[in-house]
Amino acid sequence: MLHTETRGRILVLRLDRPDKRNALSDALILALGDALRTVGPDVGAVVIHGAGAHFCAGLDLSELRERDAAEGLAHSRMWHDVMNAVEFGRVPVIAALHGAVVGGGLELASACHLRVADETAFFALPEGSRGIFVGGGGAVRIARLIGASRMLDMMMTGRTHDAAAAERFGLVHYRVGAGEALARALELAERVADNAPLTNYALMHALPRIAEQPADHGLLTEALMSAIAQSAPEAKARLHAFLEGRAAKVARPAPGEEPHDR
Ligand code: 1HE
Repeated sequence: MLHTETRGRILVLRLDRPDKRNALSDALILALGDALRTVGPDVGAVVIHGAGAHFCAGLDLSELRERDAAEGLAHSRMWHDVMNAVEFGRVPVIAALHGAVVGGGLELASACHLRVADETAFFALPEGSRGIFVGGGGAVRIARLIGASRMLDMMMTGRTHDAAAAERFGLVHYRVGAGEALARALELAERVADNAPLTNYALMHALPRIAEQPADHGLLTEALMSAIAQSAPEAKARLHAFLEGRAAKVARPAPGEEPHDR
């Protein structure tokens, strides 16, 4: 159901119900939450991907039974807890996307810190046509990523977007050839795991909150976070390494890079 594998410093989580297109049953969602809350100290980044031809078909509709309002509220809040464990855990989480990334699958992808999609990926929010609403944090996270207006169109009209469109409007950070999303996500995960832990912490925990603060509060939070990050021994060691010519310089993008692969 959830396959976990550690590759060096990277924890790889695979949604592993290909017969059901990796639909998110309660058991699978809870397993995902457990895996993320218990990330070990040697893990520097997490990659999430899906088995078979699709990343994830969203909520397991076979479990959607008659719920009263209180049960529906509790179910959505359970998803929120898990999605918060993805977004606000200890290490960055990278989604490797292919095939269907729909409904709750898109909510899960939107809780991750980086999204890599291959050419086969397509994105939809079929909740509208099922007579329901998003409940896994999508109204906040997907709307924040692509705008409430575009999200409304997807839900109201059932519009599906391909990987090129998703890249164009910033839903995914990287677009790669078919079958290459996992490899690229792992490569990115290695780079991310090389960052100072406090930098990753600031990016995961401070940056999204600063973005929601009034500018004046945000600037103060930024200054506090910046002062804390600078004071870490790791930051000092990295600055010395640069000043002594021992650290990599910033480089121009390589000229041979695929045009769509930025
Ligand atoms: C499922 C689910 C599912 C497939 N729950 N069983 N999500 C949706 O509305 C999307 C529904 N799924 C689809 O539109 C398609 O299945 C896919 C485009 C994802 C894939 O198509 P395909 O042709 O590869 O597979 P399939 O033949 O449709 O499905 C294979 C099996 O998976 C089939 O079961 P089988 O027993 O007949 O083999 C399907 O019933 C099963 N399956 N998707 C349960 N989602 C926190 S709120 C979040 C709210 C939502 O996410 S709502 C959106 C739900």
